[in-house]
Amino acid sequence: MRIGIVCHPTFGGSGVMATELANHFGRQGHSVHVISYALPVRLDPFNPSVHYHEVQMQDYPLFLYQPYELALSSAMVDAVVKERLDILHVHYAIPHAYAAFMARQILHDQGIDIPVVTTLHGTDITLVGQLPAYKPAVCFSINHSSAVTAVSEALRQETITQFSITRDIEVIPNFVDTARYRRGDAEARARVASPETAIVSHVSNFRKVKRIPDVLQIFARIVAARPAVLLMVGDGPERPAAEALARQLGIEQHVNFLGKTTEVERILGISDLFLLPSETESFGLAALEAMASGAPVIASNAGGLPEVITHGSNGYLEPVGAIDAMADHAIALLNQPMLLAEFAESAQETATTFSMDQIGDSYLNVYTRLLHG
Ligand code: GMT
Repeated sequence: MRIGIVCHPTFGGSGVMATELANHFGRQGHSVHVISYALPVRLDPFNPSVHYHEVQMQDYPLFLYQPYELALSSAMVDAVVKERLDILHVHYAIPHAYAAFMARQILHDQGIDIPVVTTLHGTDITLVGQLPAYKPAVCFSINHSSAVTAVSEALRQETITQFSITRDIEVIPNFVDTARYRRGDAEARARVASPETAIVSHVSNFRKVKRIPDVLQIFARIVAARPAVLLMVGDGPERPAAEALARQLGIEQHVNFLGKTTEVERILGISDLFLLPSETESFGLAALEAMASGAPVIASNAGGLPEVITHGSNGYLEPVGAIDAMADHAIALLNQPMLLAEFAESAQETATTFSMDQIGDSYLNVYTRLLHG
């Protein structure tokens, strides 16, 4: 199949998911064309079936804001025509589903009918998509996609509740490559902490919705109770405030802000516990990657997280903001190595149910259905 994939190129989960899907389809021999404004971080440069098309932005002084959607629609039209694409799959509704609708109209005028699959990821529905400036356009472009998928049942429900949706939305969850995300070796761990020091980690784009202060407050309670280090992976607007809070809590010597490192797999592979106390999380790809790496997750009982984490089995779920309860679970788990090992095993077992092959096939089934009825 000749597949066009449109995504944000950044560290966010939707871009990561889209890029891994592109790599996966490329390995299967499909011709994959990824369209974005910058090279997605995880795109495989060594797979000849995976191609990158950069959206050509022009700077014109008349515009205070350069019209990205226009350039993106043109890039989609160009790729569909030149690469004879069969299908366009856009990840994150804003602005991709809207730009894809326009591209489809332009192509229709040229005698080309191409189906568009829109995958909803999270804040495109729960936060940004709710803004009055975007909401009507988001609703319109969801209703006018050829097929729509959501990464969790919670997100599907939220979409139906918040928008006037006139079509089916299929749930296809996120996936993890369990060959890459796995337990690290003792040697790698020893470089970061002594055996009795717990390694706690958090990975995100450091936005408000991730409740970074809660991560630090939970960790402050952990480190007051036992030796521990906190590895904070990623970057974003909340990072300066987080560094200040770590100093204010007096835990800065136990917290390592690692920024946008490309070593996420290795960090998760040596983590004993992962914290994700988000305000909302449509799925929690970072949690799934941690679980595949053998790190149980302590998270908020919000959005799609309960579809990934089972309370008391591979992690713990508590109401948003319940930092004391989250810290108590963390301390209890870290202080009982046998129980921690059981949780870690269960987390890895759960991760195998979100396999790349299976989820990749689910998307291919959607494509096939659209192309061949
Ligand atoms: O909504 C975001 O934070 C952006 C998006 C992204 O690009 O990182 O994250 C969402 O999509 C991920 C991949 O499907 C999900 O795993 C995240 O849970 C979801 N984030 C939120 O819902 C906050």
